[in-house]
Amino acid sequence: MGATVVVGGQWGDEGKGKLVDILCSSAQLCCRAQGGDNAGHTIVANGITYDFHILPSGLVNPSCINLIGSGCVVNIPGFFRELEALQKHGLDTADRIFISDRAHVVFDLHKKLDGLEEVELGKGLIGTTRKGIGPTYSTKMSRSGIRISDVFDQEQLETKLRRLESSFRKRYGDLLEYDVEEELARFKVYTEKLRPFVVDQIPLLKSAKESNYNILVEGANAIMLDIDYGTYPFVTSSNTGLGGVLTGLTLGWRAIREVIGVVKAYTTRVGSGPFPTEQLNEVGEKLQSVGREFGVTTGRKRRCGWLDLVVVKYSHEVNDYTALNLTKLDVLDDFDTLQIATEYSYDGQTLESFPANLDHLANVEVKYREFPGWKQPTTGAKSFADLPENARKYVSFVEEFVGVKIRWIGTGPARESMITR
Ligand code: 2SA
Ligand code: GDP
Ligand code: MG
Repeated sequence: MGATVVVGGQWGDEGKGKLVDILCSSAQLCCRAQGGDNAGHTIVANGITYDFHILPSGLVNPSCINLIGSGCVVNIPGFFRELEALQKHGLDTADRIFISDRAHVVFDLHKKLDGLEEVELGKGLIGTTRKGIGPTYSTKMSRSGIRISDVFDQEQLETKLRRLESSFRKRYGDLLEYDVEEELARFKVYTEKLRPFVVDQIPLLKSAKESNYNILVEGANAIMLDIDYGTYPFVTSSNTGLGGVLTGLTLGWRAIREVIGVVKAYTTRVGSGPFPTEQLNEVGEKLQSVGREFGVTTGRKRRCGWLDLVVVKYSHEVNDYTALNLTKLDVLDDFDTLQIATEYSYDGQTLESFPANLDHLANVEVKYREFPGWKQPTTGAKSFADLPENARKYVSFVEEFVGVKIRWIGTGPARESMITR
C-alpha cells in the first residue's frame, strides 16, 4: 500500500526501467509524473528487450494499470507508435494505459522549435533529444500550451495551434519549416483514437489509494537533469526528482512510502554540460563499450566516467532516498583498479556542497579514492555474499559514503540479474 517512487540519481540511464519492471510484480498501478518521450527505459524480460519512451514500464506486467500523469508532455503519434510496438511483442495493453487530461501535448511545432533552438545555441547547444520537450514545457509555463483536454474541441484546437504557430513564425520566419494545416489535418485522425485513453487523474488516483493499491512512480531522466537542481542549463525541462512527482501526479505526500534512487556503478551522461569524472581516454571507451552505453531514444554514444559520489550524495540531499539500487556492477568486472570521486575542490578550496555555478563545476579538481578491481564475473551472483570480496568492498563503500542502504545490486541487463538484500 502507498507509493514507491523510483528516480535517477545521476544523469539518467541508470537502469530505472529494470527496477520498475521488477517492482511492478507487486504493484497495481504504475505512473509517469514528468518528461515525455525523451526518456528511454529498457527492460529485458522473458528474452525480449522492450524500449519505453512515453509509456510507463509497468505495461510489461499484465496485471498493472498505467498512467501518464498531468506533469508529462505527450507526443500523440509517438504514443500510438509505441503502443503498437508493444502489441507486436504480444503485450495486451487494452484498458491498462491512461493519460491525464491535464498533460500537455507535444506538437510537431515543438519538435521543430527544439531543433531551431539548438541550432541557435551553436557550440553551446544543450544536446537535447529534439523531441520537443523544452519547447512544450516552455509553452506550458507561458500559458500558451495545449493540453490533452483541449484537443477534443476542434475549433479550440485550431485557434490555439494557429495562434502558437503565428507567434513563433514572427520569431523564426521561413526557418520554421512547419505547416500548421498539415498538423491539424493529421490531428483529426488521432482525436477519436485518443479518447478512450484520456482520464481525469484525480479520481483515478483517489480511488487507487482508497483501494490500497501499491503504486509505483517511474521517474524519467534524473536529478542532475532536473530543471532546478541539475546542471542548468544543461538539463531537461521538468523536475525529475521527488518534487516533480508531487506536482506531476496527485498522490499527496502522505502516500509516499519509499523513494528509491537508482545509481549506476560508474557515471554516464548524454548531451552537453560539465561532467567532472568523465574519462576521455581508454577507461571511458571501455565503460562505453562494455556497458553498451548508447542512447535508447537517439542512439547517441553516452559519455562515460568514474562513479562520482559527490553527485550521488547531492542527489540524496535533494531527494532523501530510503534505499538505493546500484546498477551495472558487472560492467566493472574486468578493471585492474577502479576510482570513485569523493570530493571536489575549486580554487584550492574543498567544496562543502555541489556547486550551482557551472564555470566552477567545469573547473573543479576531483579527489578520487582507488579500489582494486575483482577481475571475476558478477553476473549470476545470487546474493551479496556471492560477490567477489573486492566487489563487496566497492558496494559497501558507496553505501557508507552516501549513507543509504543499497537494497538492490544489478549484475546484468536481465530481470533475473538483480541481487536483493
Ligand atoms: P531534452 O530532450 O530537452 O530532455 O534534453 C535535455 C537534456 O536532457 C538529456 N536527456 C537525457 N539524458 C539521458 N537519457 C535520456 N533518455 C535517452 C536514453 C537519451 C537518448 O534513455 O538513452 O537516447 O539520447 C535523456 N533524455 C533527455 C539530454 O541528453 C540533454 O542533455
Ligand atoms: P533508464 O533510462 O534509467 O531506464 O536506463 P536505460 O534503459 O536508458 O539504460 C540502462 C541500460 O542498462 C539498458 O540497456 C539496460 O538493459 C541496461 N541495464 C540495466 N541494469 C543493468 C545491469 O545491472 N547490468 C548491465 N550490464 N546492464 C544493465
Ligand atoms: Mg534511459
